[in-house]
Amino acid sequence: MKDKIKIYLSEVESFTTDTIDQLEAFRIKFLSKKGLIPALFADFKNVAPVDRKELGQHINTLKQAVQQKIVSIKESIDQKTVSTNSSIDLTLPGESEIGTRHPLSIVRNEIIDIFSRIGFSVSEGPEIEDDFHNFTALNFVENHPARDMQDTFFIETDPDILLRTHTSSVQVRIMENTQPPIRTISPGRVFRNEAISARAHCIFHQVEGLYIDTDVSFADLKHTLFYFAKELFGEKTKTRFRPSYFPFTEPSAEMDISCNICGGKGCNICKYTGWVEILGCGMVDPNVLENCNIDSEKYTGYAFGMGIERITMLKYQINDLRLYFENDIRFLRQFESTN
Ligand code: 2NM
Repeated sequence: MKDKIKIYLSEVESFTTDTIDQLEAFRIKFLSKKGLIPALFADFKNVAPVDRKELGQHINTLKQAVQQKIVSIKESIDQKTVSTNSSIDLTLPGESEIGTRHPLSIVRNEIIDIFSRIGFSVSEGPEIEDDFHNFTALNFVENHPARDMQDTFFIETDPDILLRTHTSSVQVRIMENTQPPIRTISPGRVFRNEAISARAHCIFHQVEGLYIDTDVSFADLKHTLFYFAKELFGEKTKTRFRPSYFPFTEPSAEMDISCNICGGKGCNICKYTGWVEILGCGMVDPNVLENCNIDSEKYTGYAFGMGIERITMLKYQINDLRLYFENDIRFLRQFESTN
C-alpha cells in the first residue's frame, strides 16, 4: 500500500493540463466516491494497527497534494482565460444581425419625405393633452360624443387631462405660438378607447397636415393631396373627394384613391367599388383659427389627417391590424428598407 501511495504521489506531482475537462477527469480519478483516495481509505481497515499512523499520514499527504494541484491548475487556467479575453480585438466588426424598420415607420418616413419636398415642416407635441388643445380649440361642442369616457382615455379621474385622440392638438399648439404662413405636418401616436379587432386598435398612428396663409383655397388642398397620392401610391393613382363632416373644418371632405390592388376594377379590398378611402380633410373652420389667436378675416387654411395603419395596410396588403403590434419576426422581416 505504501508503494501504491508513492506511485500515486509522483503521478499527482507530475500531472499538468491546461483544460478544465482534463482537470475534472483528474479530480474524479482521485477524489470522487469511487476514486483512488476513497479506495485507499477503504483498504485502511485491513492495515495492521502498528502501521496505521504512518499510512494514514501518507494517504492524507496524497489527498492534500491532489487538492493543491487542482487549486493551482484551476488558477492558471482562469488567468489564461482572462488574458485571452483582454487581448480581444475590439476594432473587429461585430457579428451583424441587422434589424428591419417597422412597416409603420417606413410609411411614416415616406409621408414625411413627400410633404418635406413641398415645404412642410414636421412638428411634435405631447401625448398627454388637456381638453382645450384636444377638443375645445378644435370646435368640438360641449356634448360631442368624442368627449365621452367611452371614446377617450382620461388620466385618472380628471376630465381635463387625457390621451390625445388625434395629432390636431399639436397643430393647435403651433397655431397658438406662430403667426402664418404655417405649413406643417404632425406625425404621432394617438389613443382611442376602442375594442381591439382586425380593423381597430386603441393605439394607432396619424399624420395630420396644416397650411395657413392669405388666400389658401380648397383648390390648393386638392392639388396638394393629388400630388401626395401619386407620390405614395404611384403616378397612375386617381383621386376623388366626397363631402364629409368634421368639427374643425368647413367644408370637409374625405379623399379616396383608385384601389391600388385591382387598379379600380373591383376586388375584395375595395369591396368591389374600385375606390378606397385614405384621408379626411377640409378648410380650417374660422372658429378654430380664432380659438388659436389667428385672424380669420385675414387668413384661411386647409388641414388633413390620415391613419398610418390604414395606409400601410393598403400599400402592403396587410389584412389584420394586430400584426403591427405582435412583432412576429416573420412579419417584420418582409419589410427591408433604407428609409
Ligand atoms: C382630419 C380631417 C380634417 C385637421 C384639422 C386640424 C386643425 F388643427 F388645423 F384644426 N388638423 N387636422 C383635420 C382636418 C384632420 O383628420 C381626419
